[in-house]
Amino acid sequence: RRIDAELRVALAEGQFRLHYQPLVDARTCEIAAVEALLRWDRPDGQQIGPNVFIPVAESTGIINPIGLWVLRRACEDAGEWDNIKLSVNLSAAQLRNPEFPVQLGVILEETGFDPERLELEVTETSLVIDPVVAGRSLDLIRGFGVNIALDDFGTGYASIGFLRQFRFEKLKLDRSLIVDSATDESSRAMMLSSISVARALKMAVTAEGVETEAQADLARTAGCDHIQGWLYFKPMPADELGAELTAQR
Ligand code: G
Ligand code: G
Ligand code: NA
Ligand code: MN
Repeated sequence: RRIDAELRVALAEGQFRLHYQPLVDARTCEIAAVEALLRWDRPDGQQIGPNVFIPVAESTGIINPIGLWVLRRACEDAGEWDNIKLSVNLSAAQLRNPEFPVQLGVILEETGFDPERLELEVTETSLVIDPVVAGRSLDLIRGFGVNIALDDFGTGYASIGFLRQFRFEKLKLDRSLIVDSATDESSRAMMLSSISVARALKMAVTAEGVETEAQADLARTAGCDHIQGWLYFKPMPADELGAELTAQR
């Protein structure tokens, strides 16, 4: 398909960029981590969001080399940012790729990035396709000292069995759960019970997509460790993030 050919050219010709969105400590509001988010600037000036091109890249398999590019670039950039953790999204195809853990190991070695500062975000849907293979990949990845976060919790199955089975180091509560919790009693109940299960399983919790002080207060009071959202920071280029970190010191 045409967009697949364009993605190959984009990777070869350096049309991809990374933005970084900070996660702040819920108590101090200082930047504790950043999530790398992929951007594609086409030569015609058009910007296409990852929501559009990642599913295509997944279906053709080109997500594998693109995902490796993302990891390498993010580890290079974040190597300059002391004490800040780095989160990178992992797609289902990458999780299923038996070569991925070895390729990750090579990138960690070549960039010298501390694996303990790296976290990979996976979704429930990417695990259900083939839980055995995915589980094996996660074990190998953890062998490097890399943490695993479960992303977008509350949009899919929101399965407690999954949390117990895969023992993620972090749970990321989806924006929809946070937004609805402000007005809807059942959403709030789900958010609170998710946090309490996460606590019991020794998982850290991040509230995603926080846009208002009321949502931030709710997340803080409910016991979230980190808050991510436009209220604090939008995704930004690496140099802007570097300036934010310098200003924070
Ligand atoms: O940054 P934005 O909100 O537009 O991202 C939209 C979606 O694309 C989100 O679900 C996000 O997780 C996903 N995404 C962004 N960057 C990457 C990436 O590098 N790899 C993968 N697999 N998904 C990404
Ligand atoms: O699926 P994932 O959680 O990785 O998606 C992250 C996406 O959410 C990014 O594309 C980012 O741009 C977007 N995002 C981050 N913070 C906010 C926010 O406060 N509000 C909204 N609407 N989107 C956000
Ligand atoms: Na994510
Ligand atoms: Mn998410």
